[in-house]
Amino acid sequence: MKRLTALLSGLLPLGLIIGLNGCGGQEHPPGGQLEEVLPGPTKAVAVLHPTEGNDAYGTVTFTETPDGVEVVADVYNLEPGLHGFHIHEYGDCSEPDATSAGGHFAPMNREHGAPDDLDRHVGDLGNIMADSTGHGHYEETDTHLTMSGVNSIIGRGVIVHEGEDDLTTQPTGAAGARVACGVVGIDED
Ligand SMILES: [Cu+2]
Ligand SMILES: [Zn+2]
Repeated sequence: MKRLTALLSGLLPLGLIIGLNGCGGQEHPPGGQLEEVLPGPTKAVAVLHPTEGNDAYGTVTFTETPDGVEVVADVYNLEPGLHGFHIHEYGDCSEPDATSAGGHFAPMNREHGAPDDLDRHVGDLGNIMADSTGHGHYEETDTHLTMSGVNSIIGRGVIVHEGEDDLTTQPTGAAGARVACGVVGIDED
């Protein structure tokens, strides 16, 4: 306990110095203003790799536009048909089935929904449609995703599912197993 007290008293002046120098004695601007001053990245990319026992792979790009974030995905080696397509909470594809990516990215604790629902997880991008060759192309501008702030997708996971997202079932859309996983990283503008 003596040691802890000594440690704390040693740290105290340091904290005081940081506190005084931090903002030149001025108030911090509110979060929103700070985000305006320090803009986030304008382009991001996720490279999707197949999970164990699957062959699906692809690339997703995210580009900041005046209307929202434009999402363009090309995924290959899918079964023809609809596949749930989401941003998940963690940028962790380390588990063979990609469950390490966690649930849908939902910082506001809303319900699972369709991309055009007001009440939806931030990560709810709906479905990607694969053609008869197994190629799925997705191209939408999304108003929920952002590149900075609490809804920022940077460092989050991107998952393509085996089945269709029914856009209704809570909290996953019942889209089944994860066939491809990637991590959203900052890309060159
Ligand atoms: Cu998902
Ligand atoms: Zn969801």
